[in-house]
Amino acid sequence: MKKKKISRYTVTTALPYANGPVHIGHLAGVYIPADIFCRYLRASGKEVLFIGGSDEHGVPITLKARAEHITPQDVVDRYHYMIRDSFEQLGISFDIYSRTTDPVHHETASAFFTKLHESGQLITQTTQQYYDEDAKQFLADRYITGECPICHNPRAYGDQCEACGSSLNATDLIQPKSTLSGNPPVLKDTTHWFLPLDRYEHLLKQWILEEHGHDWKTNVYGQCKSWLDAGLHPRAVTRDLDWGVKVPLPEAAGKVLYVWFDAPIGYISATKIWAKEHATDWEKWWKSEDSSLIHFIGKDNIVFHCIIFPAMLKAEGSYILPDNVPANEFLNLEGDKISTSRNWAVWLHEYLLDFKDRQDVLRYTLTSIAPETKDADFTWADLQAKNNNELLAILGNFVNRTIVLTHKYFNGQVPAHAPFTEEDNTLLKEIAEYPAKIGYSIEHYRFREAQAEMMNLARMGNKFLTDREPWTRFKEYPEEVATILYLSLQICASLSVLCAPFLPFTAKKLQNILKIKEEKWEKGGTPLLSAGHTIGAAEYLFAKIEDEAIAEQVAKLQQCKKMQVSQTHHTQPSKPDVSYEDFQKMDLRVCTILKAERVAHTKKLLKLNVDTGIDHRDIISGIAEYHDPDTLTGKQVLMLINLAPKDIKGTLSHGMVLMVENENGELSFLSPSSPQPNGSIVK
Ligand code: B3M
Ligand code: ZN
Repeated sequence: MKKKKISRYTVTTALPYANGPVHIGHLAGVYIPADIFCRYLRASGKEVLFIGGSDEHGVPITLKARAEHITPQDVVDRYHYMIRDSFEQLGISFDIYSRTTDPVHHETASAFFTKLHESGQLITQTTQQYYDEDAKQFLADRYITGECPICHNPRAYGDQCEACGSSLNATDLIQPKSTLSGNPPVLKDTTHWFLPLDRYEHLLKQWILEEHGHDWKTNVYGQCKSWLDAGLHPRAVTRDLDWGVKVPLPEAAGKVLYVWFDAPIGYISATKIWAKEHATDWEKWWKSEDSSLIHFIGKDNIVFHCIIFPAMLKAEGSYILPDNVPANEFLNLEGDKISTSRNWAVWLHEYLLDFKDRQDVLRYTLTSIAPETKDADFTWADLQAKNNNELLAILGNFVNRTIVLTHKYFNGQVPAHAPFTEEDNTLLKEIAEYPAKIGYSIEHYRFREAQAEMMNLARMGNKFLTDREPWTRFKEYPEEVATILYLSLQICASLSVLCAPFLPFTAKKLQNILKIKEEKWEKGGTPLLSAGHTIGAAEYLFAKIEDEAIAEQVAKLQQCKKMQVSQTHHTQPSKPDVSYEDFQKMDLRVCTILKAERVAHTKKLLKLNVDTGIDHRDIISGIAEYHDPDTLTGKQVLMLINLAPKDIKGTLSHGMVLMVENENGELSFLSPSSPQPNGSIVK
């Protein structure tokens, strides 16, 4: 394939859902590689637009809002700013970090849909979908629970069962229930708009399989190929939901664009917002053949970016397709899959608080283990080792030795070198090769390799100093020492250019120490300091990370593990231990309910008259929502009879009926497995 002429780069990063903070998995997979790529391109003098933003639509956000009794807008406001700020603090150099609730986005996504609709690129299909007659709305899969047909877990969701991992259709569930009303939903006809992907199958096959077999990553290419081989089918681009971009058609009341339809259009609307702020044109970034569109994503988003979004762009007709989609695999944490719901993650905002001014340590560690070709594992011990044994021991140590020696022997001035020996010239030649070497790896999305090359330059500097031992030679051969330090200082300066995409904070520090300004990438291979230039005082680039700091983080994770074990069983973590004496203070008995009636003007309360075997007494119990009083007479239950009496709604309630509460808050009685005399002791 002939190489295309590239005048500018449009670089996008997956828009994180604004229903939780960002964690190290997101960073290693998407944001850090994209940032390295963009910083490198800018340093190389290329025109780049680096786009990010929050994905603020979709069902999970509405579920979170319901659970917290707040609006979806409240949810996304909370996380959008948090995510945006933490990215900024980590030095992710977005030109714009936008959001999909922005009115410009709604207009853009809406107009995109209209264009497809009006040009006949969409089809409609009527299907049956579950509907909640009380809540008067169609139910997204996540709003339906029921028994899993495969493993019989009673709490499977309409899209998947978390107990056995099967993906399900809502209609597969046994005894489905709406989570809105708790009632069984009914099937009802609903019409949706579909993008007929099959119409683009040929084009996509040609484009991906024939044109990109050689330059896309094998993991990306492989996923695309298996989708294409299986054959493409129409995909719904609308949903019955009230949170999202409204479908701009009169007959589509109560429907919004499917979140995966509007989210990638978010890249385009972000470009429009940025262009407006900079009084410039947005279209060239998306519509000029000499623009190179690159999507940085995680592997779970491959089909959306390589098949569905390109089909949308083609259907619209005026857009370019991505040149590359360098998707990464997943990052695990201490041997386990990262999980937001189980809180098994290292959260960026927490890292930034716990490790102040150590952004580059995280960036470096995550790049060095980036899951580029297969899943990778982050451990805290590794972060400590990377900091102490690499950043500090190699890069920091080399720079520090060079600066200290320059002050000691040459008063902080770059010395004039003696005529170069052959060995010196070889060294200079090697330095000169680094920008191209590192650049090549970056351009091929091999960021681990690129960063390792950069560290090799620091290693080379360290070895050079160690081999040449300027400290033993100064008295006898000051001119030779001048050359050694001249060359070491040039390596420091080169490093300040070449480490910048990976370690932007360190690069800045190093430039301050050397008193030089930011330089273009190619300059990173040439001497940047002239003799006589005065450098600043020595300053440590990295500080040691002590065992305690790591132990603290590991302990924090272990705490999560304990919580997780209980959560997977839908139980609370256990309370502190009590003594047997404490337990014995409770007088637990078998009792029989003699009479049950509702307490007037309350929804939840029943007044029970019970036979405790000792006396007949009244008890007020909050079970009216779950139990009809007429069904309770004669029922044997377990009771705590020595709970201190209390006046509740005018009745002296003495004791408590023991109930089991499930995760939906429903209460059921505990009864002896065979009838027992009233007053029998429970122990
Ligand atoms: N928010 C999914 C994700 O975070 C989604 C990406 C959208 S990119 C247009 O995995
Ligand atoms: Zn199951």
